[in-house]
Amino acid sequence: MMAHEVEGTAPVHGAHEVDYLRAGAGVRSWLLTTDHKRIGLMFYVLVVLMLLLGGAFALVLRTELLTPGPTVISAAIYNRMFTLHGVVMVWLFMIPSIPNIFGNFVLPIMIGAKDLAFPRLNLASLYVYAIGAVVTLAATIAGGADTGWTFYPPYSTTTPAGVLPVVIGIFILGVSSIMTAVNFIATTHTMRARGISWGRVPLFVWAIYSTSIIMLLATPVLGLTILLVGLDHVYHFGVFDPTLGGDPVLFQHLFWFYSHPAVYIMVLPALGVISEVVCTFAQRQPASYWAIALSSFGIALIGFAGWGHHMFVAGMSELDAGIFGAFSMFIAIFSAIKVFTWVATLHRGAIQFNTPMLYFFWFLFLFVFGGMTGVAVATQSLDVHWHDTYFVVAHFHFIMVGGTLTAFLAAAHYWFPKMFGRAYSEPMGLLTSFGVFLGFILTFLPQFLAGNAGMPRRYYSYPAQYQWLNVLSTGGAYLLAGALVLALLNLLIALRWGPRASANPWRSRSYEWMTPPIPPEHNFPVTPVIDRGPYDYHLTEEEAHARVSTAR
Ligand code: HEM
Ligand SMILES: [Cu+2]
Repeated sequence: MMAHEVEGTAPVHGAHEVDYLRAGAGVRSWLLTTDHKRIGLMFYVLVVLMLLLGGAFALVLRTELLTPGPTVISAAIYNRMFTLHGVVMVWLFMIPSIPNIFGNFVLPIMIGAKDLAFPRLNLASLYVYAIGAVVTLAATIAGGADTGWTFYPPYSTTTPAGVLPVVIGIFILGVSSIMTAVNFIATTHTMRARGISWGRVPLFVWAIYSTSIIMLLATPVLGLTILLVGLDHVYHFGVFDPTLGGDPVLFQHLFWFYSHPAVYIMVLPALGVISEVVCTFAQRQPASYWAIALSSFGIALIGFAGWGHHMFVAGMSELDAGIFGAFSMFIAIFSAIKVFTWVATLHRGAIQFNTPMLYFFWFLFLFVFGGMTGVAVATQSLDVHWHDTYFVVAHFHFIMVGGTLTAFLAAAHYWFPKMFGRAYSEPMGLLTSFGVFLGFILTFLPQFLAGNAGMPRRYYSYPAQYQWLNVLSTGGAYLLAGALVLALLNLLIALRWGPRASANPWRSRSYEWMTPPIPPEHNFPVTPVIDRGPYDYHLTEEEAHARVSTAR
């Protein structure tokens, strides 16, 4: 493209630089770091702890549901437990997971930057997240909100359980989300290295960028809405409480105006991970770069127009229901564009079969299945039957666990050599991946059947005719939990004993793999100039490397 081509292959690998893990020793060097990689790593620790915690709550719930009557906990504790499970999984695990760990770690490197645009804001978002987590958990355990993660009034404005402290915790978490989102947006706009035009931004970055826009626009609505619920509960403002002239349906509109887009906050980053994994393991450029990049935007924008599909039975006109249903279908079209593009990318690709790729296949199946059941529940005539049954529970777990969690695991394995400079055991990776898939199917497939047969969600006991489906589901939950713990152990063992990994073990062309096995503190000794795309698999690795220079 320009003169720098001649200057050639100046080492993007900073030969003498210390890697980011060793760049400073001692607790202070971690707690006060502004290095996006270290912050990403600290998020990793916290977020995985939250996953384990949320998972433990889930096992208590599933154990309780082994028998139709009381099994291990009381009905009141059951209500608190499913609230805790939902709150922890949604706000403490899902929403921060991929953006705050992998987005933080790889996004700056993927655009040739030394860090995020606002490194201190990044560190602050970690502390705000930690404070939000402590407040939310302490409040739920102490006062025990028992409303479910959706905080519907009038119950949430009248329950004896403490609601205000819990929603304050979630409000704080929202502030952290917004800080992160601002940072990612500013970084993507202003920090791209020379040569990384918008058409060369890696697809994962597009996904995190679109997610950040949703986070920025939707989170304030949630924060204010649930804060109003908390204030209604304590001070009886009467915004949502019907006995004081408030409107509970207004709450549902406000809540879902955030929470439907929020499902895309949870799933878009996953789609970004998958796009990277597909291109790398097929050693092929995406069948259509722009289809994948821009469909994220389509999802982000239309995502704001579908919220009413959660409220078909809350009182809405036939016309409204039709419109909300139709908008929901539009989102499915954008998701389908991605799915077809991935599959077309695989077609005639030279597929390497590693753990991240296996997770891609599970992802593909579960995401499509979950998405199609979304179209089904977005159809009013069907949803009147399925609403508030286990069918809905199965629908969203197919996407959130089957989609986002499998993509999270794909990312954890895919970027492991880059983050830690070591290789994990591939056979164990594949084995645990099978375990995750089988456990998942066994847990959630029966829930479609139970829901369709009329079993309501959020109940502590149920008629005996549903028991066999619940036994399958509980068995599956234990299998899933076991496989997840083993997958985690596999990575933890590799951290210490895994063989050293090379800088680019998957032979990817994406920019983050240009750095040394474990990147140094500021990623690149000199900001690189890049004269190729992140998916230029028609170039050999050497040619691709030669098109990156350090000329100014
Ligand atoms: C893409 C990722 C998706 C995620 C993460 C997701 C997540 C969720 C969640 C968490 C709920 C339950 C909320 C609650 O607790 O009440 C839900 C319900 C629902 N979803 Fe999805 N969903 C996704 C995709 C879709 C799609 C593509 C559609 C429509 C085309 C859809 C339509 C619905 C409908 C209509 C409901 C409400 C059903 C009812 O309550 O009766 N979803 N989804
Ligand atoms: Cu929705």
